[in-house]
Amino acid sequence: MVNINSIVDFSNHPIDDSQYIYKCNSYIKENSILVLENFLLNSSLNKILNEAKLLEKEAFYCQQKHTILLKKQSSDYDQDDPLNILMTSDKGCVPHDLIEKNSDLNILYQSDIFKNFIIKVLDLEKIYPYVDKLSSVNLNYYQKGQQLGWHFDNASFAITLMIQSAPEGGEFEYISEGRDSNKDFIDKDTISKIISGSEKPNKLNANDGTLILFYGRNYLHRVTPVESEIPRILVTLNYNEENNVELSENARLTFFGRV
Ligand SMILES: O=C(O)CCC(=O)C(=O)O
Ligand SMILES: [Fe+2]
Repeated sequence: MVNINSIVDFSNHPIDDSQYIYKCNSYIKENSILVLENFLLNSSLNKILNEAKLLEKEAFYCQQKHTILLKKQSSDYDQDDPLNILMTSDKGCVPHDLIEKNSDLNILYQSDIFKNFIIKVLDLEKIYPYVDKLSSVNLNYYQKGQQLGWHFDNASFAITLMIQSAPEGGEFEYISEGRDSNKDFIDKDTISKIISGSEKPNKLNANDGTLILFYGRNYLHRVTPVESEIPRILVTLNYNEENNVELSENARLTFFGRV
């Protein structure tokens, strides 16, 4: 039986060690993002990459136009208001029910050691999977020309695992400011400069096997268009702070093509 010791590289990332957890917690509080390179053991990364390649033909591709708050454009605002400018996002997605039960991805997602690490690092009380069969663990494929436009997430935190970075393009760009959703604050000035390109965001080029934790609700981010024939493949590990949450039927139809 596979366990988390044959998935996570504990020599680099002792995620059950309270000092390591404390260090990661301090780091993300300071920097808004935590990037753990070589989080996966090579053997596990290769297994997951093979699975991802086998499942690629099942991916559902969608394209959307959305504002940075993931809404539709509104006639109540100017079209060039930074909150009303339309962004394009397109990618393919394989939902959770197509991922093997005994996949390393499922073992990691369900592991108490991993969940405890996430809870402590992100200062949460508890975390729960989605109750629907599609949304908890997703494989995302960005083919040549595909991208995620600038946005703030609906979820307060995001957990991603890079499985295959794109040789060209497909870069994660972000700023560590822009919004405080608890205080209903949004910094349109900074956002305008980033969207227009007059100010440069931070860039992250994650190696394969990297785990990233990110407060996506408060920090503007995007994935630039992939420029290579080799797709960018990334896993999202999606938890909720409340029990019994399901992704809306509308969102499931949009991202997975079914409910
Ligand atoms: O693909 C990524 O690196 C980020 C994904 C993301 O921002 C999202 O799914 O909301
Ligand atoms: Fe996001």
